Amino acid sequence: MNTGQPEEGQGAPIGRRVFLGTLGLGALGVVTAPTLQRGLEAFLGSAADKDPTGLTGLLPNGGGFRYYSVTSSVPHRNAGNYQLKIDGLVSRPRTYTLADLRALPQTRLVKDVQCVTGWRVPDTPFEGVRLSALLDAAGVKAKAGAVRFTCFDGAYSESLTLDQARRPDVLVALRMQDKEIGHSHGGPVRLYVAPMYFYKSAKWLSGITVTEDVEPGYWEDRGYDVDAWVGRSNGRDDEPTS
Ligand SMILES: Nc1nc2c(c(=O)[nH]1)N[C@H]1C(S)=C(S)[C@@H](COP(=O)(O)O)O[C@H]1N2
Ligand SMILES: [Mo]
Repeated sequence: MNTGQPEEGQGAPIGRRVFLGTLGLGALGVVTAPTLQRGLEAFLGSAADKDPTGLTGLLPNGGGFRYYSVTSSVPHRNAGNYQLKIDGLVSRPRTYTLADLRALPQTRLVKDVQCVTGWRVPDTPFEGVRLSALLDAAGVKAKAGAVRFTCFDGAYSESLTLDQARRPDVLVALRMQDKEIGHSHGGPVRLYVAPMYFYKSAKWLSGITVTEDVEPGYWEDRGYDVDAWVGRSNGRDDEPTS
């Protein structure tokens, strides 16, 4: 067990109550995650030694991913009704359709996905539009300092400083694992913040609002770090992050 890592019941800032998806779990789907998730992980942890590849397929989202949602259901959006609104401290607010986003230059990144609770998926391709390109197109006003992200699940939110948001490894992602992002992974569009823990990568992205100051997101209101650099935050490092 890693030390210094937030874990339920072991000094976590505040317990993460998330709903595990119904994908492949039938009636178990509405059980809150911490118990069931850890049960699954304990089971896989021992059995995975014997047959790692065979067992990964049993996980709700497959391929080593865990399904996370803070709401028990999320509406489905597709090319016909998906919208991403960019507003706040910008001179050209705009609403993008999926076709609009697909028509823009795409960037593909391949990095490890790391959840703050310990699971990790190596070498995962994400592809989409650089957030910096959307911010430039919107014309960020001089007094702006941060960006807030909202989601069509109606509950989740995230934030970045403007400097973080302009990094080339932060995408408004349309593809993951070289496929269109499916509903369970936050499709059709999710945020992808490569250098930070995966909770920064808001699923079901529907709003990008440029703000003056950082407004902490859903998990950050519950004790997790706003600056969630992998390996350098959430109690894993004595130095303040910058
Ligand atoms: N809208 C929304 N985005 C979210 C979350 C969530 O609950 N709701 N969970 C976050 C966390 S903690 C993780 S680890 C990843 C999980 O992504 P996945 O379900 O594709 O594995 O999504 C992040 N983005
Ligand atoms: Mo996570």
